[in-house]
Amino acid sequence: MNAKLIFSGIQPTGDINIGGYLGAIKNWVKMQHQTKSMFCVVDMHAITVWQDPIQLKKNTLKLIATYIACGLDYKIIPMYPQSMVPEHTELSWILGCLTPVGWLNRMTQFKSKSGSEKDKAGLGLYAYPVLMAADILIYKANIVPVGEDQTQHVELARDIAGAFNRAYGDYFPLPNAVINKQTMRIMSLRDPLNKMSKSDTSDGSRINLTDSDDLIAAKIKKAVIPAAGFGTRFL
Ligand code: ATP
Ligand code: LTN
Repeated sequence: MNAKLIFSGIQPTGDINIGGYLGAIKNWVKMQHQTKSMFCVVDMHAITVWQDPIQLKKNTLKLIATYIACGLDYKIIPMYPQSMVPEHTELSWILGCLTPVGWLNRMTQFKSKSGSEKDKAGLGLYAYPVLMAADILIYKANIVPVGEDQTQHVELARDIAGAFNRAYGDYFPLPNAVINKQTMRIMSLRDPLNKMSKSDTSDGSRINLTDSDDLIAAKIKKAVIPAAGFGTRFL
């Protein structure tokens, strides 16, 4: 039986907002002293859509600073950029050789991020969930605290681990997503049908952790109010 290990990561695609904080980081901080944990800044995932190289480097360092500012204990928790550990991408290739294309075709994040012209999307964006499976499995992590939008990817990581185990013998533990039901999907202030996201072009759609009180009040005053009955979908 494997010991418990928590693994999760965030893309350095911009400043953290209350979506990423309440959906992910707050849970990490709560769990860090109960179970062995490690948290990554997944810069290789970030480049699945275009990033300015200088900004990417700054965002990567800033995200590690944000992890610490939010309460992750740097004395006990490994926090590092994904690109510093080449084994993530090496395992991703091996797992990709075992992953049926049909499984990837079901991924809703690829459908939304690739937009209307699917044939022009990069292979990296399509293979993104295989790299995520490698991130988790390389450490034999079995607990993956994420927001609701990432549960499909964690389930795929579980399926990929199962496919590997069937092919080569029992090697990887099957990972489980851990979500906080109350905060698993914080919605955009401008479009209540979509989740708040740090790469949304409208800064008014989100509340960043570094926003002033006045700016937060102004953003909330301008927020689009969801139609009556909205929200029952997630109960
Ligand atoms: P991007 O806009 O670059 O796709 P993002 O803002 O959607 O980024 P991620 O880096 O993809 O954020 O997610 C970091 C973690 O925070 C993930 O576990 C994700 O599920 C969670 N998360 C992100 N946004 C939200 C949200 N609005 N509500 C709840 N959890 C969220
Ligand atoms: N795909 C996730 C980020 C991510 C991740 C991971 C999360 C990459 N690798 C491994 C948990 C475990 C996202 O877009 N938020």
